[in-house]
Amino acid sequence: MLELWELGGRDDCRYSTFSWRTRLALHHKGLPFAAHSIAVSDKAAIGFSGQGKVPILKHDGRVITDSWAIALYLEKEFPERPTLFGGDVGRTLTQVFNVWADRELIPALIPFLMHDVLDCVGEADGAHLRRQIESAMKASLEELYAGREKAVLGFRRKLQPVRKALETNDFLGGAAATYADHILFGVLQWARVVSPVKTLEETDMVAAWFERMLDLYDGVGRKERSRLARTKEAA
Ligand SMILES: N[C@@H](CCC(=O)N[C@@H](CS)C(=O)NCC(=O)O)C(=O)O
Repeated sequence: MLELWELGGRDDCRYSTFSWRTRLALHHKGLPFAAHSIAVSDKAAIGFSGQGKVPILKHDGRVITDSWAIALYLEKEFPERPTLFGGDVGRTLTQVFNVWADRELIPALIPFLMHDVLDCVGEADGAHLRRQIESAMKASLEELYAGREKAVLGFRRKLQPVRKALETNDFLGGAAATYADHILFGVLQWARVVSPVKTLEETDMVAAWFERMLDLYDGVGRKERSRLARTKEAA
């Protein structure tokens, strides 16, 4: 029995970038799981994990936190299922990619995503996220948002090495997706779920890759409604 804890916003939208990594990893391994959504400000709901962040995975009474630790756990615990890394070399290189995504890609999107996310969560969650980001970035969300056009261009530039790999591969894992794809998917899915801003140009090969990723595992990514789709439905 596997259980996943992730963040849920208004309309129960699943907007946690790190949890999307874990979600896809579970689908990749073909493991059924129960998903629980929590409010980001409701730390009591995940008190059992001894820390305050998601994703959290529970498996046979064991609690694993941190998306990278969860990926390692799944690969070790379910070696007979499709691989997340393709072996030791792939695991180490995927770790480099994981750290790069955390330190380069996610901070590049924060200037506009954290502002847009306020419209996707309740008041208490919005206040929590505002406090957290403003103290980390030493700027107000509005000041950060004012730099969004530059931020989008900077984000697109950072993806140049990914484009190079996608020139000759359908996925970062080669012919099929692996955990590196799940990591990048999590970043772009976060943007898709919370923001109306076009993070990628339509002609970008990363956009074409993202469409392929949205279709994987019975379209689990696409089934999550985008911010644009939710806004249209509400109008
Ligand atoms: N290094 C952690 C980061 C997890 C993380 O920051 N999760 C965010 C959601 S995407 C979170 O739970 N934030 C809650 C908070 O900071 O209060 C991982 O890879 O799982």
